[in-house]
Amino acid sequence: MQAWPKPEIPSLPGRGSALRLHDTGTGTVRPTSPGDTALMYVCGITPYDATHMGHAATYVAFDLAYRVWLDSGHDVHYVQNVTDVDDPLLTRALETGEDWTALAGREIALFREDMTAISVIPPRHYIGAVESIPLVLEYIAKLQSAGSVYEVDGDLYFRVHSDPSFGSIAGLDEQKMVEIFAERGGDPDRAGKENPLDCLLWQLERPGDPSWDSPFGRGRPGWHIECSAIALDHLGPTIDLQGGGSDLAFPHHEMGASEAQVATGKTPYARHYTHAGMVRLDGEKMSKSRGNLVLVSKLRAAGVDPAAIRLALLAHHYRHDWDWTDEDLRSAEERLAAWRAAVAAPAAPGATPVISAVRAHLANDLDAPSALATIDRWAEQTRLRSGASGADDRSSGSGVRDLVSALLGVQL
Ligand code: 5CA
Ligand code: ZN
Repeated sequence: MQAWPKPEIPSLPGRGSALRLHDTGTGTVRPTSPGDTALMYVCGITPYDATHMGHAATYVAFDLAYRVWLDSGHDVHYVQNVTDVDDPLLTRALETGEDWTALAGREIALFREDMTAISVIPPRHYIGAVESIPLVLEYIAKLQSAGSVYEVDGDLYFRVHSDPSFGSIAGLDEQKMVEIFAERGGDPDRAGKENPLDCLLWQLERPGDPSWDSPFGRGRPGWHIECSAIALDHLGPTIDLQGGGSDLAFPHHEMGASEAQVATGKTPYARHYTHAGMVRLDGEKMSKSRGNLVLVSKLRAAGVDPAAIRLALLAHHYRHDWDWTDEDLRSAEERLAAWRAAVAAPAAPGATPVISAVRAHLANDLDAPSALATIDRWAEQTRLRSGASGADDRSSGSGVRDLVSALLGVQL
């Protein structure tokens, strides 16, 4: 599947610090330790509605990790999926009478436009679930060889407890896992399952649903195996970072990791599991299923500068849950104007300390709010100096412009 165009990323003088990142499994902020190339997989959209602020915040968070790695001398191999066949997409298509492939195609195209507008670096491989079906079948066969698969009325299930480390990412007790599994697409109560938490790998064809031929009968893949198969195929058995919103920690990342670990015999599948907080609207998680959405595309159509949208997201630490309000956008627009005026000013304080401070903040678990505060102070000092003669560093405006573009992805 085609991704989207890459934004320009200026290179900065010197080199940034090594990235430290929160890991859900250990509950700590720990150093990342990639090789020359950092391997990152971030779960992509289920394309049945347009990109909202929650999606955008999550993709901008991992975009920061990408930028910090680049700035500290690593290349990044980034892979993202598109869940272009799954229950919510098929249900929406059925409700509206639209062909499910047309719905997915339209929403994927809009997502690409939104990601381009807010300067998110594209994945090197952008892979759909449908195009990955042969790959998924290969991984199901591997799990079968490992003795971790059984059948319920023709559907195939993965024995999650065949992975001894199952449960170690989200750290929930069994009862809580069952409860959340039921809320997030799982089927703990299905009769015939060996364990309520076992998850679907392959679902036999149902009337009206799309299906594909397979050695296990015509059907379609389960959700978690889609991401593990895509990640393992492109990135290998051990990746540096598995990312997504906090609603994916359980069951999706827990179950996907166990599938990967059983298929490859290598643990851990990811050195870091990192999760972005949930963006809410009026106290409720912003979600396509609830319909309480503020859409990137709507704001863009209303003439909002995408750089202001990105700044509004960066004003919140990626791990926090927060409520989107109009005030977020208004203050981002003000900040953008102040920064643009400052980089264009003839006399500004030197860029070097600003670059060091922003690098340090972002390397410390992507602390974007502190990075923004650093640039606010620089912009304010610049404003106070305007009118004074004798610029001490005429290049510092362009130095900060490059910094903001390279590390924060905001074009001034
Ligand atoms: N296709 C699956 C992942 S394989 C999926 O969860 N798709 S999604 O469209 O529902 O979400 C895409 C990404 O946005 C996920 O990482 C999800 O955790 C994140 N996300 C969804 N809603 C919010 C929200 N309100 N705030 C922050 N992130 C969110
Ligand atoms: Zn996923």
